Amino acid sequence: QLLEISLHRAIKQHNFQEFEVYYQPIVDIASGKIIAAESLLRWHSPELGMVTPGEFIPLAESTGLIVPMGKWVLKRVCEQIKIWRDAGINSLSITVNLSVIEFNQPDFIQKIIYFINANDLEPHYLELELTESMIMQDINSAIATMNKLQSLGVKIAIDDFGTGYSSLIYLKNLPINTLKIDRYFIHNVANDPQKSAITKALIQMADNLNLHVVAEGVETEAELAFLRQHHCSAIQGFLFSRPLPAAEFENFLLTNK
Ligand code: G
Ligand code: G
Ligand code: MN
Ligand code: NA
Repeated sequence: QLLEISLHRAIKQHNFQEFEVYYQPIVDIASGKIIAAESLLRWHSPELGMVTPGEFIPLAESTGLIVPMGKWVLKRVCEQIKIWRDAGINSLSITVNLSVIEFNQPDFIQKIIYFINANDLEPHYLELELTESMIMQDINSAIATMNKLQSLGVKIAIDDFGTGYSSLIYLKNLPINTLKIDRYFIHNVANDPQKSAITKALIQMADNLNLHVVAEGVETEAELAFLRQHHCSAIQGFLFSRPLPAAEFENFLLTNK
């Protein structure tokens, strides 16, 4: 109840001032370079302290506040892409997590077009993260929206891959660019024969489908070594960096060139 009142106030009265978008680097294994970042929303509430998205996103979804919240995230991320591009920090795409409610809004595509145009962005610098379950909820309508996004040049990633239930037949026909292997499989992958087998198969499959593949939740050198050995293209995780506020991410970027 308190959470709901605070969330409502933070959005409607305080106009998102308590919110901040963090960025977690995504690193190409072969070159060691940062090629992208995932945007992750944070809420510093004056009365509740730091509230995690795991707590406030479900509430935002059940109250419909996810719609203005998602719009604000898209706006901030598109502005940030422009700022980094104008600062000469090029060729970095930023991923945005979406809730199925936002994705299903009738004006979702219009919002995307608006923020791309307002910031004069090359659309491929924006990548949207969808989960298998979001797509499977209404596969035909999801594919139609995904096709529109791809025709604009916006990229699409499947998040938490391996935990859903999409069949390979569907995957083959989906307009997607990237698979993000869920961190469950990556945790201790080098020493767990089942996880090793599944992760190898997922990397192989992504390769066969010509998809970019990102391993999430990489925390140890052993996990990285395994992923390098099996030709995973990119990693994300605490081993390299936690999600960082924009200014810290920018510093990290400049020292890791
Ligand atoms: O960053 P963290 O691990 O706390 O994120 C927890 C969950 O919240 C993740 O599943 C992530 O996808 C989700 N999340 C983080 N930021 C956003 C956002 O801007 N929009 C949506 N819809 N989900 C987000
Ligand atoms: O569901 P999604 O993949 O969007 O969630 C991303 C979440 O994973 C973020 O909340 C982020 O903080 C978290 N995360 C990122 N790297 C790591 C990691 O190396 N280990 C763990 N445990 N969580 C991570
Ligand atoms: Mn994600
Ligand atoms: Na994930």
